[in-house]
Amino acid sequence: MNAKYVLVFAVCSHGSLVLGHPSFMDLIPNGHGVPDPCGSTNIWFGVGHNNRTGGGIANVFGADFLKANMTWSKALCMADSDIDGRSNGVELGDPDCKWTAGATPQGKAVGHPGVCEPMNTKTCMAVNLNVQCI
Ligand SMILES: *[C@@H]1O[C@H](CO)[C@@H](O)[C@H](O)[C@H]1NC(C)=O
Ligand SMILES: *[C@@H]1O[C@H](CO)[C@@H](O)[C@H](O)[C@H]1NC(C)=O
Ligand SMILES: [Ca+2]
Repeated sequence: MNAKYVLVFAVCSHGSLVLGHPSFMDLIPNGHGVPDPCGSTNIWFGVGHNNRTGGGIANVFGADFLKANMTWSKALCMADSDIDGRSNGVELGDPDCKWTAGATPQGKAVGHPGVCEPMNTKTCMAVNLNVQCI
């Protein structure tokens, strides 16, 4: 078990974090416009969660977001939390990591930073163990 998963479980057991809350969505680019990686046309409101609506435990991006003190830092932007080959910034429409809270992002979100895509590959299935497609 690597450190990332230990942190997710630690966050879960404290149960006090609601990363799907609107104020958290304002702290990342396109926080209100992340597409559902499961294939529906819905928006994934809980970007830092395995649950689309924001309940349940933090996903790999949510864990990194907490480690970055809930700040869209250059490091968080350049990281690839879900190890699918696209940085968090690329997935959220801030490929050059220039976005600051309140600004208009460079582009639209093209992927989910906390859900490895495409979801049906072997590597991604391991990362996405707790992701709930509902
Ligand atoms: C996902 O979120 C919804 C809405 O908040 C909630 O009803 C549901 O129980 C959650 N599922 C889990 C597994 O947390
Ligand atoms: C987060 O905040 C803590 C406490 O202020 C600090 O020690 C830590 O270095 C910060 N981490 C990052 C990634 O900025
Ligand atoms: Ca990624």
